[in-house]
Amino acid sequence: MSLLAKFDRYPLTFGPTPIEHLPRLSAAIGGKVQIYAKRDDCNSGLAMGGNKLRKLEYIVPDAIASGADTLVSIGGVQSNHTRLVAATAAKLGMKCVVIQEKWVPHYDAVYDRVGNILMTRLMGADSRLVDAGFDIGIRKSWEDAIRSVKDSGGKPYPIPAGASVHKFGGLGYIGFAEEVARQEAELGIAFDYIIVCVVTGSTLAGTIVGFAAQNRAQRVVGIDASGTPEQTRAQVRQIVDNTAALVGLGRAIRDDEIIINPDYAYPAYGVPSEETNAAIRLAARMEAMITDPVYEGKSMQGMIDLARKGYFPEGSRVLYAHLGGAPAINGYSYYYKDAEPAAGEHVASAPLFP
Ligand code: 5PA
Repeated sequence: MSLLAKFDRYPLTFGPTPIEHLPRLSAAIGGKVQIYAKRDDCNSGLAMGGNKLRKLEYIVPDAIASGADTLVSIGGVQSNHTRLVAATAAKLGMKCVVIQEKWVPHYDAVYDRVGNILMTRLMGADSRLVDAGFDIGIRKSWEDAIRSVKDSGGKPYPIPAGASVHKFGGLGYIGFAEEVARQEAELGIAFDYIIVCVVTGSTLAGTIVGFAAQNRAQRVVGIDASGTPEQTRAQVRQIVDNTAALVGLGRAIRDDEIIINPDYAYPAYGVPSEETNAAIRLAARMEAMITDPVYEGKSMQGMIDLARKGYFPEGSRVLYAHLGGAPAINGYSYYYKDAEPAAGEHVASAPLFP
């Protein structure tokens, strides 16, 4: 029985997301493990979708029941989360206020005009730029925004960064874990590892609780993209505990069931390293799968590096959770203006200049 049976869900997604085998990427990184992707980046028709919609499906019933007329949330300038809160508000016919803080020390002439923030504005959200640095915790700017909605006679519904420390924030990714188990039965295969990018924590926390119910949470490998792994780990721990209690998991999650690898977040949140960009190019050139420099490029880099280092035993099937985020690449165009291949990228393809 599903751990989620007793919770209301407001559909924002198409339904179960496809699992795709990535044979060219698998071969390009050595061929010893088989890589698959679960395409949560293609999960909805709402503003290009992504992981936040799975979480919001379990939050919207509470927002509606509260009688709120305005969703209020927070993220960085190129936040995927605020884009999808804006999308949800538009779909529900609610208003939306989003705080966009200067979380990323990245300078591109159009950073605050393209990609996520462009769509956020298009969907009618009141997007407020605030000059404060990266922090996944509760922010004064967000509390001020909630108050400003009240002051102008509205009824706000607060959604914290990444919908993570919301009481229902961990539920959506329990659904992901249950969906994977059903798809494994249909496909007649089992995945040995699941790779999940982590920043504000509820995606990984929900995934851990969901796989803990299948006794394989230790095979969920979180790849930190926050650059503040201690704070992220503490937040994941808290969400895991709250969510496990909420769904009645019936046991505590052990510390060794929470795996967060901090090695790939450098040089900073929102700033890709050369290795991140090489991973983004490799996934794009091998599989036409687009990952972004803030989140999925870093978990892609981590997965590739761990595979090359032999972290996954030979013959393993590795499931990469693709959580969305591609719109942000528009804010990083300068990195990719030259099409130079990184070393080793063209292993399986024809010469560029025959
Ligand atoms: C984000 C988050 P969590 O925040 O649940 O740990 O998820 C990490 C993550 N992949 C992974 C993508 C594409 C994401 O957008 N994004 C945040 C945002 O504001 O967009 C919450 C930080």
